[in-house]
Amino acid sequence: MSVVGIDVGFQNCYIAVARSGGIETIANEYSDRCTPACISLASKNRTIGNAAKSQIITNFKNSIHGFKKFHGRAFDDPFVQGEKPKLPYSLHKLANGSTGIKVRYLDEDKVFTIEQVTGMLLTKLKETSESALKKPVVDCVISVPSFFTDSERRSMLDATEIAGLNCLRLISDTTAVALAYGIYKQDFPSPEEKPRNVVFVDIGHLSYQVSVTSFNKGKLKVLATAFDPYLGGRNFDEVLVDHFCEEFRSRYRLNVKENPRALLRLYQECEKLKKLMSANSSDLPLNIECFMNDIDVSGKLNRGQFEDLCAQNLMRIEAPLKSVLEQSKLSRDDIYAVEVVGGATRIPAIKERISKFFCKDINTTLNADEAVARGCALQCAILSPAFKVREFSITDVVPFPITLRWKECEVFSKNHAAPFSKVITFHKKEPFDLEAFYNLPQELPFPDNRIGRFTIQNVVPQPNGESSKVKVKVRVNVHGIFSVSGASLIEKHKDEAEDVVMETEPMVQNEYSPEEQVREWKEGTSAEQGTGGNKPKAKIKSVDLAILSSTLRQLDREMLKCFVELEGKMIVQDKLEKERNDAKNAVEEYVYDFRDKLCGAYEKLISKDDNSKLTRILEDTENWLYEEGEDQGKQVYLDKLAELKKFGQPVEDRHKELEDRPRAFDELGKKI
Ligand code: ATP
Ligand code: K
Ligand code: MG
Repeated sequence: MSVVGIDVGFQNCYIAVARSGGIETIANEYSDRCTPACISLASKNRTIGNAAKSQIITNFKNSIHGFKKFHGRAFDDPFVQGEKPKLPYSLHKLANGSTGIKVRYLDEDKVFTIEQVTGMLLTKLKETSESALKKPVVDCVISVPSFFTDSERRSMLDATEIAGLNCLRLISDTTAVALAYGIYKQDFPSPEEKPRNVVFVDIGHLSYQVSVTSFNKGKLKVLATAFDPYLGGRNFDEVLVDHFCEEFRSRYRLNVKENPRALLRLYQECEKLKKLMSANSSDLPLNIECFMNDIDVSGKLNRGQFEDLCAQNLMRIEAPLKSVLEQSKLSRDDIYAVEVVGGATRIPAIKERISKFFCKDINTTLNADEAVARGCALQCAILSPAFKVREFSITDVVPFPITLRWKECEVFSKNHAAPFSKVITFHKKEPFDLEAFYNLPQELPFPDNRIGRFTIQNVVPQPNGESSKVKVKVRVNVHGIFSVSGASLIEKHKDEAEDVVMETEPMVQNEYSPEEQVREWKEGTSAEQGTGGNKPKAKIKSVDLAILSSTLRQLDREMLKCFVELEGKMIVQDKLEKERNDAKNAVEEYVYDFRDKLCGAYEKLISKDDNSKLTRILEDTENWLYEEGEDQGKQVYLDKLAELKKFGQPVEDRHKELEDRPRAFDELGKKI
């Protein structure tokens, strides 16, 4: 099995893998360890990652980026509607109300679901991992923001399925970082001692996440998480863009915001400027040639001015920090260290704010870009039976309290340990519904607080007409997703029980793969019957009940199958297009290479006449490549190359013969 961890960022993705030497972040075909979350669609193929990023401006309507936050969201979602006017590509309302992305692909208008789009990105990341590991990659662990709700997480899992990946766990960004921080440390307090509390901060391109995590030897426990889902490097780029748009309006009378291409260029230049300002406090220039209407524009800014412009953003740094301390009831003195990761934490003013809040220096011991991916790979290694890693237990939290509607009972409180299962006992005579929802909508970074409706089917009364005892298992699973994961009807009625009894059953997540956890639940049930019933086991028969789940924005299974197939077809299409291009390039290369040689090494081998005849053939081929031969099938290029070689090969052979001759004499000489 493969051990792969993937950090799917809003802007940047990283992959870490486990090899015999340990965990390693790997590079893609551009020798870049960062793969941009970017997909560009065209009339013959799609490009993904670095190659797509370079097309953002030239093919702006069909280059998709900044899409991670559309997962699980309705088209009418306020966030989606807020983003829509800022995007160079079009969004589209799908039949089920979800957000789709409309592009031109294979010379047709196509709408892709967000799961398909992320599926494309994951296909690329899968291929990159496969070429590094030189074997097929299926199993992996993928990171998501800690504040992702059920429908966002489910949507992400569907995307992994489309890409042919088996995600063993969706892990929170900050939890992955905590694992990368803790697993190799030898000096943590022993289990019975007071734990060591560390704050982790991750500020990426879109989001800002904080967690406080306690460590003892061999384990970590997340105590609390907090976030600002819409504060990241992007907000700082926006401030710069707005500033220069205003400046260019007054200085050059340009309306940049009306020109998508110019606006995209300005974003790219402002991001560069922002990065430069992290290392430099003096005046820095911004120059863009031929920006709009053939006008070259220029401007300058220094860090002090930038910080003034960003005052509003910087003010938002404190709230999540305060929140994790309050939630975990810790004071600043209880915090052993503050570790920061994520590209935007390189902004000096952000670091200062965090440091000032905790009254201590912040640590940057982790690799700011790669820590999340490394943590994911470590989690994957822990879950993999094929890999030996240090024993390490990871307990995450339920970020938002979850309530079941039958008595408005909160089944998972905020910061409850996760993954976790609970058994709830009901007394019922007929099938019944349980509706799950997040009960604090005001703190949910998502406009819909529904999780889903779960119907417990086939419930019947006892033979004597009384209610049956029904045990329902609810859980927040390894992915942080709520589900009603099992239900059974106990055929022997126990009289004096109350209407509803909640029993809790903590799980030791670290030792089980997801499959094994299911087994654990079944074993748990029988054990519980033995002790709880206080009667001989044989008398109590438990019958499994079917559960009908309908969760918010769940992608239809048939549809998902269809998307898996479609992705497969697109992979084939890309491969064929690549082969076609390679065949065309081979013809072009042969022409150039041969022409060079005709004026060089081959010149003396052939007559003037032959030389000019060959030169003419090469010239004709070159012209053909620009005209009729511009866009032909692979076989046409293969044939063309074969035809050229018919003329070229004899010359090449003669050259080789002459080259080899003196060498042959040498060899002969040695033998004698
Ligand atoms: P998210 O975590 O929100 O999904 P992400 O993981 O893709 O996003 P990162 O790769 O952690 O984001 O960070 C990217 C952001 O960091 C960008 O806004 C980028 O401009 C910014 N950034 C990177 N280097 C620097 C730097 N030296 N100075 C300032 N900002 C930087
Ligand atoms: K990232
Ligand atoms: Mg990130």
